[in-house]
Amino acid sequence: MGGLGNSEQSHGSSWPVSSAAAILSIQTDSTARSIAHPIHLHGHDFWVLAQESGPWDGTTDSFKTINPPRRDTAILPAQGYLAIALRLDNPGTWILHCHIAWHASQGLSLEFVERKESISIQSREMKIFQDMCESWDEWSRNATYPQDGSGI
Ligand SMILES: [Cu+2]
Repeated sequence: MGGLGNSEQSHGSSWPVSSAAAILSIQTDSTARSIAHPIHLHGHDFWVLAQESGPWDGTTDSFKTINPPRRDTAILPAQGYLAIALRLDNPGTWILHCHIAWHASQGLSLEFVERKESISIQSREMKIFQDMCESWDEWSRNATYPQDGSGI
């Protein structure tokens, strides 16, 4: 979409979400502290379908389906909900998390495997992963400050 910014991608009047898509609705617990959370998704951009205060009613009535904003981070309103849609077009293991690091460490994160059948890891790549983990373990044993969070 030449000439359009991230927030201006046009899909005309058609619904941009195909059958190969997931729609996630994230709702804050009504007993939770009243703060907003910047929710970030790895591996994808997503469409922001709804971003509202209050509880989600379980319907799509509040969803903006015509030219919704496209982001990789969006605010989950305090005491509210965020509904997003994403195309399942990038096989891998991805994480959706609050971008406030200690919130992610406290559990406001979700990891998922997308299209597992399309993922193939060769032995050379496994060796790269193993070497990286071994390097991390060695470095972190002697780190001045121990990692106390998720590392996101
Ligand atoms: Cu947060």
